Amino acid sequence: MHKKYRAALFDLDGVLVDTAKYHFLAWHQIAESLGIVFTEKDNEALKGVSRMESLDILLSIGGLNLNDEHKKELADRKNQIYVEYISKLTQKDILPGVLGLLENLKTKEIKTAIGSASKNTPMIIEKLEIKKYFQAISDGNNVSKAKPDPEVFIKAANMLGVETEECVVFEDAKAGIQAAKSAGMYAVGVGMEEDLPGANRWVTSLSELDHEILF
Ligand code: B16
Ligand code: MG
Repeated sequence: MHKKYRAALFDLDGVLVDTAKYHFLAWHQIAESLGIVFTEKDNEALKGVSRMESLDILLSIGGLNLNDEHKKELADRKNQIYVEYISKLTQKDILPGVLGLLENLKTKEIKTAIGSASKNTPMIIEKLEIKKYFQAISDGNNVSKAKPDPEVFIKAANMLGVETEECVVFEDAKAGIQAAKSAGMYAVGVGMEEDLPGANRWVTSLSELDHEILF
């Protein structure tokens, strides 16, 4: 029999909601203003990565080297565009299988937390009306080291009062899987096995997950 876990930690973008398309549209506008060609394929490298690191990746694609003041201005502008998009999110944008899993975890009294790189986490979960399902939120506002560093998930486990080995992490980004594994947690990759090396198991959507195996 599989080990049963006491806590579930959820990445936000790409696991609970598909905000990657809005990140892409916002970065695309910034890229255009700089004369950089930025494709959806390029955008894959930005998933799970912090805002400033994402900008650095974008600038390296364009071969640009800008000063910190200019970079801050671009990151702020990108965020304004992104916030405009996510202000329209509703419960309908929650990804398939998420609400069923959260309800099941609540019934089983499994602890739940968010572990996201996004500083916009509070706004997104409010728009999706899912705040009530989580006992802790560890996000870009309280974490200093970005994924693949395990800090975001270790903080989430501490907030929940559980050991790291008692946690399952749901992640859609390579850096997030690395973070979960470095934290000593069980990692479920939401996506394709070839894109998410090192996970313990993979599902293409949470609607495919057999909850009973883990909780
Ligand atoms: P923000 P996650 C991440 O969210 C996104 O995947 C990544 O593309 C984004 O750059 C990062 O949040 C920071 O987001 O600009 O809103 O602070 O996947 O860790 O939930
Ligand atoms: Mg993600």
